[in-house]
Amino acid sequence: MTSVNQIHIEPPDIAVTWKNLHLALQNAERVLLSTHENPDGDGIGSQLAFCEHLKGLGKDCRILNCSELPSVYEFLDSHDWMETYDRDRDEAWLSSCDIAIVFDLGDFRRLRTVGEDLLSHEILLASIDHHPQSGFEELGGGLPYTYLLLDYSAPSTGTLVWEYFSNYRKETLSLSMAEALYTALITDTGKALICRVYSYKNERILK
Ligand SMILES: [Mn+2]
Repeated sequence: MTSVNQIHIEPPDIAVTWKNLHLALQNAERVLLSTHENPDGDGIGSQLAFCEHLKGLGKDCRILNCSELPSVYEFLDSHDWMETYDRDRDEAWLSSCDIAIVFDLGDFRRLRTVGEDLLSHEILLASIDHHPQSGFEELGGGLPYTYLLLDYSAPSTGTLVWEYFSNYRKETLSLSMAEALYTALITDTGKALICRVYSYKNERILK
């Protein structure tokens, strides 16, 4: 990831923002999920867990990434939910979304055509992330997110997704959701060995 033009953002009150995003999702029917190009286990695991959650609520939810799913993560995608964005095929669907959630992104430009089309159709945007933010200047200025779930102290984006489920999901996590979130955590923490602060929560995800 490029490190130029990073802007320091003081994250807004994340608890309040989660509550507001939760309300928006309750009212949404069509939801797009995306992550950065050359996606890793954190972005992919977060997407798959969130997709299963939203589909369980009856939402029309798709995962559309600008890059193909790396073969090493195919084992997580048992439902074939991971799709590579094709503008000719998918732009009409994208344009009718109520909201899009981007995971683990850092630099907005790393959404490529997905990001360009989300902006051109003025889709409501949420970002769940633990990375410094960059890549907005070329796209017209300030932060494009209505909901910025940004926590620099989180060891992974998957951990933030897990926090959301802990507070707002009525059912316990399914095995596939736990597997996806655990993959997210492992990806960003060197197999969780360097993760002390979250060890307790790590154990909770394992359960
Ligand atoms: Mn990450």
